[in-house]
Amino acid sequence: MVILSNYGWNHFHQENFSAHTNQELSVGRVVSIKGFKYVVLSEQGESEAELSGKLLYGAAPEELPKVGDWVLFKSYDSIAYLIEVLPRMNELSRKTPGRQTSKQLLATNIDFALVIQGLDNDFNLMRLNRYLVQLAVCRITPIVILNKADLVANPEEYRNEVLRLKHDCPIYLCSTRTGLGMEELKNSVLQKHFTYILIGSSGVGKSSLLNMLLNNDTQKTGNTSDSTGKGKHTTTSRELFLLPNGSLMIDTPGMREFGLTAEEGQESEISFPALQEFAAHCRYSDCKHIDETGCGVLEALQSGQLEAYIYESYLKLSKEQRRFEVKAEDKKRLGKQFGKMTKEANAYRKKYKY
Ligand SMILES: Nc1nc2c(ncn2[C@@H]2O[C@H](COP(=O)(O)OP(=O)(O)O)[C@@H](O)[C@H]2O)c(=O)[nH]1
Ligand SMILES: [Mg+2]
Ligand SMILES: [Zn+2]
Repeated sequence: MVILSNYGWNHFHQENFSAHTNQELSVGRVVSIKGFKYVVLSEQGESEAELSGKLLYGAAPEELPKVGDWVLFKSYDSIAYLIEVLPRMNELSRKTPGRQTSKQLLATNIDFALVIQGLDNDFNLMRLNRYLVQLAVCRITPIVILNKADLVANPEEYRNEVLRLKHDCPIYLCSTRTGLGMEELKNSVLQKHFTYILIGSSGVGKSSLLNMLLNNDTQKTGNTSDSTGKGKHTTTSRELFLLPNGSLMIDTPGMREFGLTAEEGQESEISFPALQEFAAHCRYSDCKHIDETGCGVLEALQSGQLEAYIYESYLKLSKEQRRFEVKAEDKKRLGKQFGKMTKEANAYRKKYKY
């Protein structure tokens, strides 16, 4: 039997589950998605799963199951039909590439994100900031990993670069090639029963790191040997892995774009900690730090207390957030107008009985 807490089931999920009265349904975690084929891990072991009609026809894209989701399902003929997604602890999203308003969910129920950059040509402070800003929007705690430390003479310099951003997050120097930092990750950073996600551009070493953490023993974690037979074993490649130390790791394919979204009503200071102390002195509480009088951030920029590079990064990224926000508002307003029209049409139809 698979013990659900081994797969990250916690108080939050238990409470939401207890609110359900339908005892007929089983609960499991989505560990892999390939097109419309899902794999769910539950007390029945690993099962192939599909969407039930309810989700297939009734759910918006962001409501569909994602890797990391806890779902309610019912099994028929060794296929699990996913009926409901339990409320999420959080969602890692990005702006859907090529679209202006919609956000795409990458994974859910994440405790920490491992943001990886390679110390070869990949290192880019602006891109790292982009990840950290978006994680702040999603309220997911970041851990920065600077991999390929074997390729540079003085890796500590890069740690100092990251500190310039003033995000209060741990930074680890690693090399999957020499093994630098691996023991520390396994023994003290990654905690049992917590869910981590690997993010970073393609080629930074995400899969290499995962393999090191798995001790190259993917088989052991890929299958649950004592399934009751209700669930069917699959050989589908997984996206959520149970590591030998008991922590859970979601691997993602490299993301070429990582566009920012914005949450309604969230202050930008959450995402830009480097500005925080200066923004506290702004005359207006809703100051955007662009051309306002009495702006503490602009004053700090002028006096040299705030680095121009960091300020520029703020301008670029916050503009991107606002663009998303404004477009999303437009969309919502149009949606409301449309909703009103349908209501009127329905009322009319009722009145005249057609
Ligand atoms: N020099 C060096 N190369 C590495 C290190 N980690 C990964 N690589 C290499 O970087 C390339 C991309 O690694 P991979 O794990 O596939 O990256 P992913 O796309 O992020 O999953 C491979 O050729 C790895 O051998 C490292 O610590 N040092
Ligand atoms: Mg990879
Ligand atoms: Zn200001």
